[in-house]
Amino acid sequence: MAGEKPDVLLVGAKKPVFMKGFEGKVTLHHWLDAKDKAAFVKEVGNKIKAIAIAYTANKVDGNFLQQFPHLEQVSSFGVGYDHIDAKWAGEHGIVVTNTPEVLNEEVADTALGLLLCTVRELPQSERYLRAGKWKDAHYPLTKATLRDRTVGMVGMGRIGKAIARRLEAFGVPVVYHSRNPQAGVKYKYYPKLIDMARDVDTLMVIVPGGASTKNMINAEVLKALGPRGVLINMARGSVVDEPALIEALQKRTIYSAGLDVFANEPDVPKELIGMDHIVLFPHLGSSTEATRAAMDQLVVDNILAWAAGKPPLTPVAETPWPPKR
Ligand code: NAP
Ligand code: 8YV
Repeated sequence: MAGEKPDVLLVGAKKPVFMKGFEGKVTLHHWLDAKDKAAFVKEVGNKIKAIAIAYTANKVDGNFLQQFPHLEQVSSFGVGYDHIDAKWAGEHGIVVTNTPEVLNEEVADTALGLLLCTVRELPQSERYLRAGKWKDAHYPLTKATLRDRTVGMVGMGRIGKAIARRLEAFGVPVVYHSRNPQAGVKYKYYPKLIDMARDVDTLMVIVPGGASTKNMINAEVLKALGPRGVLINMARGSVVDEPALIEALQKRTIYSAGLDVFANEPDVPKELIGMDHIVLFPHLGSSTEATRAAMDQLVVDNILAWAAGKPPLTPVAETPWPPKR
């Protein structure tokens, strides 16, 4: 491989960091430019050795990957990779890489922003001012405050830890649930999510998407969270049973929610759009120019490492490096 100029398929936007990073180093083919996909695969499918994925919205399953029989690597944008069938890739000797770490602090900032917006109704009060209502009366005092809350973290990985650090600085007690206790983490650990939901009034969800977490925030968990309950979802829409959440919000069996992600984004259920007591962000956890550029660069660097015959920089758990025999 070293010395060759390998053929790489770009699925998604021609981002400037990609175009600059790949220039002169690989032969780039563009999936989105191909009007006749079957003809495109027939023409270049056999040549493609690596795929770069531009967004987590670009779904990549086994049916897609099997069109490229000499594929060795899929370099995906985003730390979450539930849009890729990594198990299928692993079974077929294909390494999948993602973009962890470089976005931790940005996403944690957004999580705290969403929590504050939700508890203190900051977007609502801004809308109130813009509507000229301040002249008539002060914005009502908020019933909720962060001052008397305990945050139950659902997920205590790279981003979860960065969020927990911020909460500590805010003087907010933190506990957590994940499948295994995290080494070196001092917060109280709950092996069962339902027990934690019963004990806290605020859930901060930051686990991966996919089958193992699908609908883990269900009606039972929301009921356990209770009428003071605030749910913040920074993870994936699939982690929350959306109809159950809508019902809990409509019936006020929980207090509020702050959502950065949705089950079928960018389509957001009209019931959620219609509720003024919750806060909705358009999946912007990592969305600053600097952090997105760092993520894009890691997509490029993973491909260039592979192209130079070096180990992948950030392989995912399903496709470890060196491969398990
Ligand atoms: P990470 O370091 O892999 O941490 C994942 C955490 O979730 C770990 O504590 C893990 O612990 C726990 N977990 C995994 N599966 C679980 C399960 N079935 N039940 C309970 N806990 C489980 O990942 P990260 O870098 O922090 O990223 C987390 C996720 O955040 C990403 O995968 C992505 O979906 C989401 N994200 C969203 C945005 C955004 O813009 N909103 C941005 C970045 C990331 P155990 O393995 O012990 O269970
Ligand atoms: C992505 C994310 O930027 O990294 C992830 O897993 O969710 C975000 O940082 C977002 O999915 C846009 O594709």
